[in-house]
Formats: sequence, C-alpha cells, structure tokens
Amino acid sequence: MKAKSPWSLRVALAGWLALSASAFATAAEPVDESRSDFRETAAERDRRMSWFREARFGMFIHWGPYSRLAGEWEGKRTRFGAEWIQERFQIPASVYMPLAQKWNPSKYDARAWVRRIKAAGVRYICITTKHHDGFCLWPTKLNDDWNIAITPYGGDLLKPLADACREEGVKFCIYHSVMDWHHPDWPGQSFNDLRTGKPDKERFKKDYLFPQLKELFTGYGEIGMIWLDGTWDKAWNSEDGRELEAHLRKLQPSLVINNRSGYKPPQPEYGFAVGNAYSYTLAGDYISPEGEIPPTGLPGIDWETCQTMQPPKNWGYDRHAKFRPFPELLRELVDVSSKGGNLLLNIGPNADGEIVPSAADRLEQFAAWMKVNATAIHGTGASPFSKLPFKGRRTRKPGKLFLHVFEWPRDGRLLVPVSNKVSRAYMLADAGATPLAVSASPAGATVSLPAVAPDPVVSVVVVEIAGEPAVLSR
Ligand code: JFZ
Repeated sequence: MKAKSPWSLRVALAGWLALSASAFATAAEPVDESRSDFRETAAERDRRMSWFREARFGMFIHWGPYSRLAGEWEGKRTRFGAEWIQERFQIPASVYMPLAQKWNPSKYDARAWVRRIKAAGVRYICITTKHHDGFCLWPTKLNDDWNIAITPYGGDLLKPLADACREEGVKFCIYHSVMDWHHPDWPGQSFNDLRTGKPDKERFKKDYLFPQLKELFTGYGEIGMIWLDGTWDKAWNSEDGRELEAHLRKLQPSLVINNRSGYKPPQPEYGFAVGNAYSYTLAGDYISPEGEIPPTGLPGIDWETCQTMQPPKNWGYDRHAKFRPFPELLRELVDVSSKGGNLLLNIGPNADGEIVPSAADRLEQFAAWMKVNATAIHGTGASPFSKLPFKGRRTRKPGKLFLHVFEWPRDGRLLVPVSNKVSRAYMLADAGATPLAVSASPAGATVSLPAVAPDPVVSVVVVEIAGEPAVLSR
C-alpha cells in the first residue's frame, strides 16, 4: 500500500468520526443514539482520556493456570503464546482443570508488585481477569468450578492488586477476554469436553459476560481502562461489540475502552501497511497495535502499543524464552512516546506469584532511568519533527524539547532543526542544569554536548524555546 501523507489520515479520520457511531460529539452535535445513551462532548472526552495520554507507560500482566505450565506441556514447548498452551496442545478441560485446581500462588504480594512496577515509571497496570481459557482470577459468583476459589490459594487475586494500585496512585486496569474456551455457551472455539447442551451466544452475553463485567465494575473500585480481547471469532459480530461497549459505558462512564470489543464502525485508511488489522480497528477509545509501532504518530488518534518482554509473543510466563534486552525495551518506550502513543509492556508472573528475576531486573533498570528522565516521558506530546539529524527520538512539553540521544554524536554537536531562539540547553541528568553552548544557523540550533553521554542507552538533552517549535524542513 502506498504510504499516504498524515494529512490523508486526518481527512480519513474526520470522515470516520463523522460517519461512525462515535461515542463523543462536538459541542453542537448529539451523539449517535444507535450506540448508547452515552453522551460526551469532545472536551469531556479529552478530560476522560487525560490520565491515559499523560501516562505513556503501562504494565500488562498475564497470569493464570497457564503460568503453571510456563510454555511446556508433556515435554513439548509452545515456542510462542505460552498463555495459549491449552489451544496449542488441544488440552481438554477434563485435563486442564485439574492443573488449575492445583494453582497456589503462595508468594503473591500485590503491594510489592505495585511498588516495584511504579518505581519503573509505570502509571497503569492492566491484569488479565480472565484470558481465553476462561479461568477467572476473582471468586466470581457466575461459575462455581472455574475461578480462583477452587484453588488452594482460594482468595481473590484481583482485590489486593486493585487496593495496592489505589494506595500507590497507579491506575488499576483490566484485560478481559470475550472468547472463552471453557464456558458451555461460548459459541466459538472451545476445549470443554465436559460441556453439555448447545452453545447460546445471547445467553453467554446476558447470563455470563455482562454480569461478570458488572461484578468487576462494582467490586473493585474505579477501573481506569478495560483491555477487551478475543473478539475475532466469527461467532462474535460488530453488533455484539456495540452492545458490549454500551454495557461498559453504563457501568462506568469514566472508563477508557480499547478497540477490541468487536464493534467495527466505518474504518479509515491509515495510509501505511498495518501488521495486524484487528489491533488497528478504529473503535472504542484507542487502538492497540500489538507488538508494532505505527511508523509515524497518529494525530487525532489515541493509541497504545502492547509488547512482551519474552518474544515472540509470550504474554504468559515461558520458562524457556529469552527476555528482550533492556536497551531495546527502553528505546521502544521512547519511540512510542515520541509518536504520541503509550507502551503497555507485559510481564508474566510465575505460578508462585513472583515477578521472575529477568523481568524484575528490567524493571529496576527502568526505575534507574526514570528516576532521572521521567519528565521527558510522562505528560509529553508527540515530536514536532518528522525526522532528526541524529540517532534518537524527541518528545516535548510546552516550551521544552526533550532530545533522547541513542548514539552520542562523535563531534559532540547536536543539531536541533528549529528556527526558535533557544533560551537554554542542558542535560536532564545534570542536576545543576549547567547550560550547554548553543549556536544558531540557518539549519537550526546546534548544541555543544559534554564529551561523555550520561546514560549508555538514552541520554536526554533539554532545549528550552519560546512558543511552538518552528521546525525547519530537512
Ligand atoms: C491477544 C491474545 O490472544 C494474546 O494471548 C495476548 O493476550 C495478546 C495481548 O492479545 O493476541 C492476539 C489477538 C489477536 C490477534 C493476534 C494476537 N489477531 O487477530 O491477529
């Protein structure tokens, strides 16, 4: 597909917003009644989305009975998708259930998790309440044999996390799979060899899915965001997705909803090739590219790239898979932030309830970097530049450009292609903010850098300018 200018995306987006049953409207126009009685002006939407846009960095947590198997079944490895192990090896419920019944995350310490994750600069945590295997991490009243209450652990795994998030000032968010390989009424793929009767989607929605969501939205305090998933099965259609979104909007109008309810209003042309059309569906409040970062920013669209630490695509803990190196993870966060998106980075705790050492180590490295540089990520806007004359990225706040330098220039000079007068330039790592020499030229402002980069992975140069960046085309 020929790459189109971002302008074409803006036009397409405007068309999408006008055509689709978007849940928000400008001050004058009423919301499309077909979608729900959820009414919101663009200003109200901006207020509702503000925490999400400011956060930039979230943590995904995939945890469930599959964590006990950790990517291995009868000596065979899943290779990817450790949380899909039941499907990979077609394990029937009669065999998979006893595995869950032995799950005892005895070392689980939600408060310790949240403190370690918060220190890494993460602003929201999104945990799997129920993944595709249908196992519920909370003692739901809607089934009596497939939730945490049937395990030796017995307690509620979500409640302590929700409480710890609230006490630590981290947004508590949830992942919830619509697809349910266990429930007898799920009309799509199932591994429940014990079920009887004929699946019934309407009963599944009305007597299970919707009431379970009501349990979650009335029992755990305010939930910041829901990461819906598992709606690609042909058994689930756009109308089901619209109903699901409307149900959630009624349960909690302040909720941020991702784009995977299954609802599919008219879609725009993005103007670039997308790896996974499902995750780029324009619906809900934001789009969720999986393991990929849009090549440019997506002006006017909220987006979040979700990414694993254990490639390829191991969201549940895999005992064999390697962990991606920290520099790659940090530069991914900087890249996403520079394009105006969020990074939802995943960890898969082990069956005992521990954040495994390789994940903990990366969180500690994030914590060390964020201690110095968080202001160059949280609350920043997308870069005003389409490209820069150095290997790195840039984020911005009013009056400030943050230049994230990946490779330290050999000549010690950094060209910032703006015609604005630079009032000050300094290293963010320099507590004394010692001014760096800046010279102006028709190409822009050139900053003279210290001989040695303060950080081996990403060093941030702060350039203070008056007004909006006047970018010089390159
Ligand atoms: C989904 C889940 O299947 C996966 O286990 C994990 O939870 C991830 C965050 O979300 O992954 C998907 C979903 C849909 C597609 C690909 C991966 N798809 O439609 O191409």
